[in-house]
Amino acid sequence: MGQKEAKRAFCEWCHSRCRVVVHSEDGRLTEIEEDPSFPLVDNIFPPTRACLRLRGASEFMYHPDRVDFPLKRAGEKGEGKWQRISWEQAFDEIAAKLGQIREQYGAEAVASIHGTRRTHAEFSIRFMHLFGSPNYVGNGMICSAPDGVSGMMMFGWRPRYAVSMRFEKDAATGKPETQCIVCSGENPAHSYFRIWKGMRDVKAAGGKIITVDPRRTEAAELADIWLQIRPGTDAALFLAMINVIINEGLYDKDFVEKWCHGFDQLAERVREYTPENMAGITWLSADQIREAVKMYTSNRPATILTMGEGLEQQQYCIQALHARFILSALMGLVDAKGGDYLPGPANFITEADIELPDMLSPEQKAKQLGTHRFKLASWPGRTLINEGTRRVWGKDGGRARVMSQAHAPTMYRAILTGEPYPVKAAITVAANPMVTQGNTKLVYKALKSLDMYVVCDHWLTPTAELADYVLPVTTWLERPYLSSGGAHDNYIVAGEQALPSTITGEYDRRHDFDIARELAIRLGQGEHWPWTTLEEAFDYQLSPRGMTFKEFMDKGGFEFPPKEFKKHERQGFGTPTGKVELYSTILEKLGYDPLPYYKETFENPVTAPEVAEEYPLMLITGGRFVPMYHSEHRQIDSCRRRRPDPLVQINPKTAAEFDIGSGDWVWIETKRGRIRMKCQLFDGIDPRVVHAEHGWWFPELPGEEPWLHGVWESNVNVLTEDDPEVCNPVQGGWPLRTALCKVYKVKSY
Ligand SMILES: Nc1nc2c(c(=O)[nH]1)N[C@H]1C(S)=C(S)[C@@H](COP(=O)(O)OP(=O)(O)OC[C@H]3O[C@@H](n4cnc5c(=O)[nH]c(N)nc54)[C@H](O)[C@@H]3O)O[C@H]1N2
Ligand SMILES: Nc1nc2c(c(=O)[nH]1)N[C@H]1C(S)=C(S)[C@@H](COP(=O)(O)OP(=O)(O)OC[C@H]3O[C@@H](n4cnc5c(=O)[nH]c(N)nc54)[C@H](O)[C@@H]3O)O[C@H]1N2
Ligand code: SF4
Ligand SMILES: [Mo]
Repeated sequence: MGQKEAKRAFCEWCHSRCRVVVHSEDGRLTEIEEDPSFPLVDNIFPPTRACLRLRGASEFMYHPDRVDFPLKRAGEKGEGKWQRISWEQAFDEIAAKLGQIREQYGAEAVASIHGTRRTHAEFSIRFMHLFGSPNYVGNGMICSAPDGVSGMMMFGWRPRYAVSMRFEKDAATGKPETQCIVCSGENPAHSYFRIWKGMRDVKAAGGKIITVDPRRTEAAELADIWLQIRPGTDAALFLAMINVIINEGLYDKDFVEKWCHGFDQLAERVREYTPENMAGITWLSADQIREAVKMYTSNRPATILTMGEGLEQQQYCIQALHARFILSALMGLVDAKGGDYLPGPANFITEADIELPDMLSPEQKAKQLGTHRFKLASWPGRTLINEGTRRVWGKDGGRARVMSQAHAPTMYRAILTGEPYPVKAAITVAANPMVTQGNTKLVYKALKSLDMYVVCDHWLTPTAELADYVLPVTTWLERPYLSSGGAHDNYIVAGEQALPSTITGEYDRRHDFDIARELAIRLGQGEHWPWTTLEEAFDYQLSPRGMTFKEFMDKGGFEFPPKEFKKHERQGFGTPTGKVELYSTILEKLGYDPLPYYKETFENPVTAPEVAEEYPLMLITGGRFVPMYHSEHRQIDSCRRRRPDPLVQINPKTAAEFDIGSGDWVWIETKRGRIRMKCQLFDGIDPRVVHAEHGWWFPELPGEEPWLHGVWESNVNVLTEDDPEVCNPVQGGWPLRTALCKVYKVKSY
């Protein structure tokens, strides 16, 4: 009889954040089921047991394509020739090269590249801060940072109500806390299953849903009002809503008077933003805008979902989100039940603390690429925001991923040009920039020209194929877990390591933590890495609570403190003025417009009529779809069978105009390149707009150049623009949801 085990592990294959029970026999995965001991087990739709990614877990664990041992490039870069080496050799060689580059060019010549939340990247950032480099980049800047820093600068903490772990019901009544949800630029039916369940619960309890989306998504179908907005114009819509709320006196006068800074300036600003003036811009009618205001203001409390990528990935994301947060403030729904809840930090050593932001010297911070131009989500903005959060909450309100990343487009250009200084090496941790970063052609040239490129991943992705070293990492199944919502929240959740990371002769995978630590020790950071294992690091994180990781797990492995609202009445807000800053003194200090505004995006028929002559359609990208997660799961057969091909959604009228039929392969072309996808006729998209999925590569195609697993075939970021000139002027986010394109049938395929 084999040795059977059951462990409570925390799944990181999407942001829905489930804890599950993982069964194994002799260290081999046998089954995964829901964890009934986890308090939010029923709070998800569909239930965990129906999760397609989980069902493919055995395929994932034992897939023949998994990178199981460290690899070193054996041929030219991109030639697809690899040599297996030992972990010791990998660590020794990589550390030696990093040390040499620091010696020759300075620490800032070493970069790290991160993806969305998947692993304990806080330890990789700790390594970077201690190494002395401010140049860690990643998709945080177009995912989380726009939302996070906008909330922080206005409220002095990031609102956490409408996020995946927080969609709770009222503890006393068992009913949804909120009466109305505005779902803007988000489709939780595919992206956040807990929010999706929450929306359905609100609707079932008689609440209202307003969905703002250029496409008729599941969230739009659920809605009482669907606003089919013109892409990139949400700031105009929100400003018009603010205009109505102020003009009709619908706001919470008491809260605004006592707790909001800059109401008069705001009222002045929105004067021109009438529904009538904004109607044409947004493709909505003035009546629709007024109706939405009526529904939003008369169903209290109401909440507007956060983290909608339709908002975060617009060129003027900060301006749109600033206006969005103003709506909550005007309604007095900040730190209020059913509105924007401000939890404050958890009582432990958070992810932000682990990163040791203060160990990076001011001189090195000032060298961060992009920091002089895009100040809000890098050190100048973070420093101002931290003053308030530290004063009121005693801690930083977020970590590097949200608060202080270097600007990726600027960094890729620095690699290529040596300006403003050389960047010579990079380590990628849980990211696939060849597929997910904007402007793939530039990313490709940059990554290829590095002196040393290290990729930590499970697979030989198109990105990994360009590396000098590929380091095989564990998944959530093979490592323990501890988190507090990325340092923004006060709950703590944990999970056990369910499966061994090494089976002799079969595989030898390491945690991202181990990789950071081994390099750190070789580079003289030993005193800051006293823990030999991730569990020991977790013991340290839990030490303020006087318990070890094991003791925390024994007690259930979670803590959700009861919610306390209206804390500002006791402590004020963690902003420079101690109030909600409708008029942001932080933006003002940084030299930007302190109030939100609407501006046309860089590439649309209004701003670029000459481009529109050849490329008449507006392209939006990246709408989420189950079961894929970004560029992941393409090699997992059970997932791929569900979604074998990349899809582009085109309105039947438009398709007819260009002689395209359902299921045809079509070229999608922008000024920057062309890719092909399969046409899905969809009458729920405006005829002037086309939607193309993101994340596509083909693991089954050859890895060596020129194929790179088909990265040039259907990867939508071949089409997107990342020029710093068109990035958000305040924060630097690159516009993934705005471009002009044309579509035409692929003649032979
Ligand atoms: N055009 C367009 N582009 C987009 C988007 C869009 O909507 N449109 N969305 C953007 C958004 S919001 C995001 S967040 C990004 C996501 O961008 P990325 O985070 O780069 O997403 P993935 O492509 O899935 O890359 C993650 C890689 O990490 C590996 N990985 C998974 N788990 C681990 C782990 O624990 N450790 C390590 N070391 N590796 C691991 C996976 O195998 C995969 O290769 O994409 C962005 N790109
Ligand atoms: N299945 C799956 N789930 C995921 C992910 C995944 O890759 N796959 N990724 C995870 C990550 S990292 C993220 S950030 C989230 C993102 O999750 P969501 O925020 O739900 O992201 P999307 O589905 O990309 O975009 C939401 C909607 O924005 C709309 N949209 C496009 N342009 C505009 C616009 O200008 N205005 C408005 N109002 N709407 C617009 C699109 O039509 C789309 O329906 O999903 C997470 N969950
Ligand atoms: S992949 Fe499935 S099990 Fe894992 S967190 Fe997402 S929904 Fe939950
Ligand atoms: Mo994201």
